Parts: sequence; structure tokens; C-alpha cells
Amino acid sequence: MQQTSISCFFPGRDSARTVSATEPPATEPSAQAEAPKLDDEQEFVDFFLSKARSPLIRGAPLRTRRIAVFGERYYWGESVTFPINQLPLSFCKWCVSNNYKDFNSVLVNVYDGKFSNIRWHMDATNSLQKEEVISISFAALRKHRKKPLADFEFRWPDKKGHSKKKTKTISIEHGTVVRFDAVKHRRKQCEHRVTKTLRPHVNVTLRKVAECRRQVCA
Ligand SMILES: O=C(O)CCC(=O)C(=O)O
Repeated sequence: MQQTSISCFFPGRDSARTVSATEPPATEPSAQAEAPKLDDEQEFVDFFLSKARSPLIRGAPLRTRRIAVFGERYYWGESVTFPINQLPLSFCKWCVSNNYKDFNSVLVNVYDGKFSNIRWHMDATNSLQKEEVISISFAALRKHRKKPLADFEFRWPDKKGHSKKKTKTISIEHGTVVRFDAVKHRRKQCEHRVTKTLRPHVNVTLRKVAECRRQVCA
């Protein structure tokens, strides 16, 4: 058994735990995860919970999750986009302490209930200045920090028959980080989604979006 290329480590002060164990061939899309340092992040989690709204999509409020974007606009409109300097200091410090520096757009998705989800999609790579996307999930409530929050899934066409898809599922817990190369994923037609919301959680995705006009956080 080779080491996984879509792997996932859970934060712990002393140890990391690999969740998935099989590796797709090197030509297939990959995502990597790692163990961030966790301090008391409840402050910024509560801030994100209070800021996220349901933007309008084709005239009706999005019902599947709540959104906030800090910094450069990424996909969503002005109604849910805030200047990057409104990010809480605790969050900026947390990013610096985990060495997440090179981003200018922070997408916050809030999954409040069991029907919350994000459907199969790929990143809008034409708006990206950097391929790497870093996605970090946090439990909304302290009591759920050691429990599974949701499944993060990837699917991509099987090399032999394009109608068949291969899939990879990562079980998300508080502090799970998933990193992937959005450009490579688009090339390989690798999509992702978050389904099976088991407990309320907040996802924060860090991107470097093209035509950056504002200061990069950290
Ligand atoms: O909200 C998540 O957990 C994932 C976010 C995501 O899929 C995206 O920003 O493209």
C-alpha cells in the first residue's frame, strides 16, 4: 500500500492521524492535508458565524449554506464580501502561526444544519493567481471538536472509461486542513463537494485571487 496523495491529518498537539490510505496513480488529481496548530480559535469561529449571510442566487436566498468573503471577491457578490482588514486578529495570527500567508481572499462557508451542503464543482481557476487552495474546517461548537463534522469528497474520471468516476472521501473534523491544486484538478476534471453535514461547522478557504488590489493578509 502506498501512501495516499489525497491524505488528511487531524490536528493534535503531538500527533497527526492519516485518514485515507490508498493512492491514486500519480497522474490523478491530488489533495494534501496537514496538522495545523490550534489555539483558542472559538473567537474567530464565532465571528465567522455572526458575519455569514445567505446571498441571493438567481433572485432567491441560497439555502444550502451561509457565506462571507473577506478580501478579493471570489464568486460571490458585494452583499457578502468584506474588506480583508475586517478579519479578526485572532484569525490572522492563527494563519501566521500555521504559515498560511500567501492569500488575499478568504471564503467562509457556514454549514448550519444537516441539509447544508455544497454541490459538485471545480474552482473558478481563471480568477486564481495561485493554484493552491487551502480549506480548513472548524466545529461551530466546542463540544463537537472531537466529532466528525462532514465528508469532503472528490471525484474524477476514470482513465479508461470517462463515464466512470473515481472518488475519494475525507472525513472532516475540527481543524482538518485539505490542500489541493485547483488548476491540476480542473485539468483532470476533478470535482469536489461537501455532503453529509453531520454537525454544524465553518469552512474557511484561502485563495490568492487574480488582480489583487488590496493588501495580502499576513
Ligand atoms: O466549504 C467547504 O468545506 C469547501 C469549500 C469549497 O468547496 C470551495 O470553496 O470550493
